[in-house]
Amino acid sequence: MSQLMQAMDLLKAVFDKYAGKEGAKDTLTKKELAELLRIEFSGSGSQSKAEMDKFFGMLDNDGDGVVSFEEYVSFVAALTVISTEK
Ligand SMILES: [Ca+2]
Repeated sequence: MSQLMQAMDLLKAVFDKYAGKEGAKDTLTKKELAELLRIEFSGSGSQSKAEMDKFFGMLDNDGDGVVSFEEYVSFVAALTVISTEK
């Protein structure tokens, strides 16, 4: 398996772990996203509700109130670009 495929598998595994907690299993609710951020990005500290709402709105591109895998992947890609920029 290529490194890229391994990375995608890992991204999907993290997504599935949180997306399966409540509601539809293939989308993240605001609560699930908050938990993912808190646990997987523990360095970023705790977000206020207003910050979380703003962040969720950024991820939810189509505005349907949940974050799909596609929306999550484009977020992770954007985050990777930002964090590797010199
Ligand atoms: Ca959405």
